[in-house]
This record gives sequence, C-alpha cells and structure tokens, in this order.
Amino acid sequence: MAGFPSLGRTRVMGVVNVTPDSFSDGGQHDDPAGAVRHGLRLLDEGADMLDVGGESTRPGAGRVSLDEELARVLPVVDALVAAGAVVSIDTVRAAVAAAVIERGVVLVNDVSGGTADPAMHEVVAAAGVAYVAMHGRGPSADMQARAQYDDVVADVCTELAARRDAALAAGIPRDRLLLDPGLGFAKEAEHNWSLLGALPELALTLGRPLLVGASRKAFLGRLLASSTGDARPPAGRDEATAAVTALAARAGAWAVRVHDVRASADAVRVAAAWDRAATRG
Ligand code: PMM
Repeated sequence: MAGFPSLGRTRVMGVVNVTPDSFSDGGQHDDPAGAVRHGLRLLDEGADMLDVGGESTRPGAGRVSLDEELARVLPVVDALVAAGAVVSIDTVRAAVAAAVIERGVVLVNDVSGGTADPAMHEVVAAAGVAYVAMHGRGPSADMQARAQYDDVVADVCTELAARRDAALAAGIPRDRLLLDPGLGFAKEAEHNWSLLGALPELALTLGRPLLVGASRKAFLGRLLASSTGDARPPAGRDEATAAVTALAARAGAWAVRVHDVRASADAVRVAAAWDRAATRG
C-alpha cells in the first residue's frame, strides 16, 4: 500500500468510536476528551493506526446529522494527529472525509464502499489518501434483512469488485485502495465464517489487500454462547477477536480493526514470527 511503509506484518487499527451507541463499546468514549485518552492508550498498547468514527454502524442504528458527526470527530482527530498518530476516519460522508483529510487523516474507511455519498470517491481521489471500500448492502437500519446469498464468497467478491472498480474509475489509485468483506454487515454468522475462511481467495480474486473487522461482533458472541444458549456479551469477546487476528494475519490480511489492541498487537507479531519460521522451512 502506497503511503504505508511495510512493517512485515499485519497492521493493527485501533477503534476510537466517538458515539453513544456503537454496539461494542457504545457510550464509553462519547465525549471528545475521553475518546482522545482512549486513542492515546491504544497507541501505547501497540496500535499502528487509529480509526475515528462519529456515527454508529451497528445493525439497526439510525443516522446522525452531518454537524453532529463533525462535532464528534474533529476535536478527536485534531488531538490524535497532533499526538503523531496515523489516523483514519470511519465515515460514509464525503464532507466529513474532506474536513478530516485537511486536518491530517491519511485513510478513509467507508463502510458503504462509496454507495452512501456519491461525492465520496471524488473527494478521496482528489486528496490522494488511502481508501477502504467495505462490502455491505445498504444502510445499517435494515441491513440484516438483506443477508441472503447464493454463495456468500462468490457474491461478496462480485459486489466488492464493483465497489473496487467504481473507486478506480473515480481516480482513486489502485495502490491506495483496500477492500473489506464487511463482517456482520448484511451477514449472518455462517456468512462471516465463510468469508474468513476464504480470505486468501478474496484477496487474490480482488487483487487488493484486505482489512478485517471481526472485533467483538455478534457472530463471536454466538460461537461462545453459554450452555443455556445466551450469546457471550461484547466485553467477553476479546480473546476470540485476538484468535481471529492471528488467523487473519496468517491468511495475509493487511490490517485488522479491533477494540482491544494489546492482544491483537501480540497476535500479529506471533503470526509474523510463525510465517518467518515457516518460510525458512
Ligand atoms: N465494523 C464496524 C465499523 N466500521 N469498518 C470496516 N472497514 N470494517 C468493519 O468491519 C467495521 C468498520 C462496526 O463495529 P463498531 O461498531 O464496533 O465500530
């Protein structure tokens, strides 16, 4: 990826949600000062970059206004850029992307892959920053109703290829474009597992590096359900998240997007050491 010196391992992107309602850490960092403190702690714990978001994308979430989103993210972006962090913005709005790129953000993480705002690709292309196009099927509010696939890997591949091609056609350079299968976005648990199992195939077929966001998601809660069938709550999903990180790293993911950075920072180092040993034979 242009603009990101090789680390010889998968990168760890720490999540800094400035939202009162994110599914996994909602309400913990909804004031800017708290979000900045949290971001600084994630850097200490080994985050390679921080993903700042001001609008929740959890299933069923409603939209916030542009002004509210800007008010949430701008002070946090400013403080984290000033602290020397590599900062990405989790937004589907071109106006938010434009505002934070001016303030030093180097990657735009768009869970809509450019479908929510027709100006997004142009703004990113003009600025020359990196861009993540994630797979989803429309707004969070009712996306789970669209979790219907003939063959989830083939279908996501085809739909992500269309987002890739739209981004390229708008002038986003190929070497600044990342793709993301969008775990949990219009997907049931079995869809997420199928996509994780097919990561190398997805990267190869799509010809771009992948970002993987499994952190604390519901499919992990279901995997770890109690004997009475209750899903494990988000706070108890960090060890499983780190296990996914290790396996995603072995499968060649460019980055993982996680809430608990320390365990995943360790996991990517373990995976890299394992790879080096395997290569030496
Ligand atoms: N997941 C969430 C938000 N943003 N961005 C990318 N690229 N990939 C993801 O899987 C992703 C994302 C939802 O998680 P959160 O509410 O805990 O931030």
